[in-house]
Amino acid sequence: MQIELGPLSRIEGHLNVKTTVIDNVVKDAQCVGEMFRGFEVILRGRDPLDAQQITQRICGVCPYAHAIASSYAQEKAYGITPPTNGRILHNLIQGANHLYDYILQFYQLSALDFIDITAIVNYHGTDRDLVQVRDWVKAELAAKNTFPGAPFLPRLKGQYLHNDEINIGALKHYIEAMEIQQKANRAAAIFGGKFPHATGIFPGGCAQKPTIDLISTYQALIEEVRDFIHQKYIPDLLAVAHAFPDYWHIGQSRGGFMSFGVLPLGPGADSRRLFAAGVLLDGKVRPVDFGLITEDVKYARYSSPSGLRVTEGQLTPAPEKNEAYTWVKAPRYNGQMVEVGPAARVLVDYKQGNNPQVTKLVDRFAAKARITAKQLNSVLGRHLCRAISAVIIADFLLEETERIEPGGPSALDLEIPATGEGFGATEASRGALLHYIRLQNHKIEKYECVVPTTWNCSPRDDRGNPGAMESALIGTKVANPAVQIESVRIVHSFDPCLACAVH
Ligand code: NFE
Repeated sequence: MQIELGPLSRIEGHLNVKTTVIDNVVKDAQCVGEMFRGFEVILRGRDPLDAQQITQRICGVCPYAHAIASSYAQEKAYGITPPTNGRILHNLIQGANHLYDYILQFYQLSALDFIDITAIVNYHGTDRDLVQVRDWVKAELAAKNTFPGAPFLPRLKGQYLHNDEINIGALKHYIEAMEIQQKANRAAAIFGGKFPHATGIFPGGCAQKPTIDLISTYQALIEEVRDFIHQKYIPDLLAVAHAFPDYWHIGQSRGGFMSFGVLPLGPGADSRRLFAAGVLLDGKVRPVDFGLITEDVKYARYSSPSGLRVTEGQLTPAPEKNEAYTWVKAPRYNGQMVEVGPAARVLVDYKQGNNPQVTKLVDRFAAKARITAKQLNSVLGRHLCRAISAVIIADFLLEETERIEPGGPSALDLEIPATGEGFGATEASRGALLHYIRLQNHKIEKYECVVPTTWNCSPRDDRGNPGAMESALIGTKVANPAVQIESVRIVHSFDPCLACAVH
């Protein structure tokens, strides 16, 4: 039986997932990106300083990661290193965006796969928000509406959490989470400018000069976000994990893991990072070599050659191409499929023992859940690794504010050379993000982006091997093939962003 799960709700952009189910097991899965965008074509011939602005338009969720990757690539191409304040402000902006994104991903995009929204009909308290949600859900249930755009309903048929107190508490936090996300965005906007597309981030630093007032406003906002992470987000996630332990074993991808590392601790994008970079293949972590990244297009709707390196990337759309089933390319590392994202970031760091806080939190949560680090490759593992990232990044941002030199320079004067090239790599919330720029006559000759969801929602490569999410779906046991709540939970655990994936 072939089933289309899409277009899937609670993700960014348009993802369709096609599964073939035989005897209640997913035998095959295809991830389908349903649109073409072409940012790499738009960038050709432009002023290089347009790049960190234009690439932010790839996405309204992770724009800062694109601005940062673009700035790092340009810094390489121009041969410059931002002053300490510039680097710290980049970190403060990008880190706040990560916090916003993890909270959004858990509450708005995933929690209602597990938390039972219908428990709200048993709510008899006086909280205004909850009363409103209760009355709305009651009316929807009574009308038997199937409201495609609604945030809460319809929900898929399946097992949900049974405890009314936890369900209703999590719904309250669902609502609070939106205010907290706003606070994280306000913190980033202090130095970056208005969310989602910041004007303040550029190669060589940041437009805003840090004053004591601005720094303390930033600190106060991040402290509130940090409190929410510890007091609401982590307990709600652990309640879900406790109720659904099977999901430590569901949704394993069948390749390696890659992280580019995030939040540099010293001058220049190449310095050590809060989370370390690396490729984890066959149990060993090795340094990342961008020269080994290629993109296959046998099953993607492009007629440009397959298997090109990032520096050679091409993009010729071929909507009618035979065999192709998606607009998403298939990136590979040395020919191998890797998963990127929170589990990759945490595993790559944990395996290297780079950050004692990562090691401590993984060990603590693993002991609590009676799992090993291996099970971070799972639905719950991805969710837990986001929460671990959030805890560590929130602490780091507050420490980082102490290192700012108030009133000191935060940017460099720029001179664009006639020629030059550079890679810029960082971790967007969804994983490893790479930008590449090459200049000719002071203009952009080539611009390439290899984006987290492109890795995770990749189609088959030229040898027929599936992408990370496809591989995580194949083999999954589903109770009800027509509904497949198990598959939907797997898809949501990757937090796909199709706008980014096709870019
Ligand atoms: Ni559009 Fe993005 C992806 C993230 S790319 S959300 O994939 O995180 O930087």
